[in-house]
Amino acid sequence: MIESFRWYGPNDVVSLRDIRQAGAVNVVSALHHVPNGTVWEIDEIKAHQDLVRKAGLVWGVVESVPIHEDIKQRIGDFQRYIDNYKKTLENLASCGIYTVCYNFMPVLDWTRTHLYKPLEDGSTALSFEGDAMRAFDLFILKRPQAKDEYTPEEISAARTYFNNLTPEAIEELTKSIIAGLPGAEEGYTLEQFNQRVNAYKHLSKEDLQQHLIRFLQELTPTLESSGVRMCIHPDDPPQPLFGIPRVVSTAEDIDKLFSGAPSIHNGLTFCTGSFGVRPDNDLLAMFTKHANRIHFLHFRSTQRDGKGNFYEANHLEGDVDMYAMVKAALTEEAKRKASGRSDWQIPMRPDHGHQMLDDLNKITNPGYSAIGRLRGLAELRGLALAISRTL
Ligand code: CS2
Ligand code: MN
Repeated sequence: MIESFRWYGPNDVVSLRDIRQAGAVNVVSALHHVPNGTVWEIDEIKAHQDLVRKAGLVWGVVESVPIHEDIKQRIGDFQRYIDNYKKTLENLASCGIYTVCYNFMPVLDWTRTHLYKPLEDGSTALSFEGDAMRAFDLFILKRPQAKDEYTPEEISAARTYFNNLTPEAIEELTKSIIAGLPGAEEGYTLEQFNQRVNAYKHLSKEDLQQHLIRFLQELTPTLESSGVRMCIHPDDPPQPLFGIPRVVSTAEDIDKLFSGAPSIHNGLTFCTGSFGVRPDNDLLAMFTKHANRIHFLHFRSTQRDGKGNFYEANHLEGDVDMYAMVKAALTEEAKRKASGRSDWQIPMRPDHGHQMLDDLNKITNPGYSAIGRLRGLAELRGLALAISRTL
C-alpha cells in the first residue's frame, strides 16, 4: 500500500512537513480554489504539484474533482460540465496524475451532526445522531415532506431533542450539517439548502443511478485513452438524507454501477468507514468482489449503537474488522503484482482521525488533524507489516 495523507493545500494547518514526518510518501489533494465545474488548467496543476514535490512528496491522488449538480440531475449545462470534466482529467494525466477520487452524493458531501464528540480519553470524534438529523430536518430546515417520511416515534424523539437545544446549539447543529465539511466544495445557507434539496424532488433512485452510469459511460473513452483511474467514494453516511436518494451505499448499488459502466477505469475508493456504517454491508465480500477495480483505500472504522447512530472509532477498533481489510488489500496487491499490473500498489490513507494531544489546541479541519491521523497511519502501518510477513 502506498502510505498517503490528505492535504488541503497551502492553507492547511497540517503542513507538508508534518505529512512527511508522519511517514507518508504520497499526498492526496485537490485544487480547492477552482470553482466546481471549471477546467483545472495545466499551469495550476503544476504549481500545486511543485509545492508537494518541493516537500519531498508526490501528489499521487486527486480527492476530489467534484461533480457539478447539473451533471447529477442532468439539467442545464450538464453537457458542458462533462466536457470540462474530461478536459480536467486529460490535464491531470498530462501532469502524471492518474488516480481521481470523486463522489456522487446529491447536494451534500459527507455529513455529520457533531464534529467534536468528546470521548472517554479526552479526544474528540465526528459523529452522526439520527435524532439530531431529524430534528434539523423537521424543525430547523422545516422541509415540508419530512413529517411524512419519519415514523411517529422518530418525530416525537426529534421534537424532544429539538426542544432541549439552546439557540447556540441550534446554530452549531445547522453549521455542522450544511456549512460544508472539509473537502465538500459547497456550503449553504438554510434557504439555499432548501432550494437545492427541492431540486431533487422529482428524481428517483433509478434516475440518479442512471445519471451516474451515463456520466461514466461518457467519460470512459477519455479514461481509457488518458490512463486515468476514476474511483468513486461511497455515500457517507450510506443512506438517503432529506428524502434524496443515494446510489453508492450498498453491495447492490456497486454491483449495478459496475455492470452499467464496466471499464476497469471506472473504479472504487474503498472507504471502510463509509460502507461500514451499514450492518448489512459485508465489507470483505464487497471488497473481494470488486477488488481488481479498487484504486484507492480509505481505512477508518466506525462504532454503531444499533439505533442508527455512529461515531468514528479508533482505526483498529469499532465495527470494521481492520485486520481482515488490510489482509484483503495486501492479497489483492500480491495478485496484481503477479499478473504484471503496473498499478499493483494501492494508495491508502488513514481516513480521518480523532482530535487529540496538541490537535486539541489547534483549529484544524474536522476529522483531518495531524496527530489523530498520524496515530491511524502508524497503527495501520504496523498491522500491514505484521500481516505481510504471514502472506
Ligand atoms: C470524507 C470526504 O470520508 C471521506 O473520505 O472525508 O471528504 C470524501 O473523501 C469525499 O466525499 C470524496 O469525494
Ligand atoms: Mn472516506
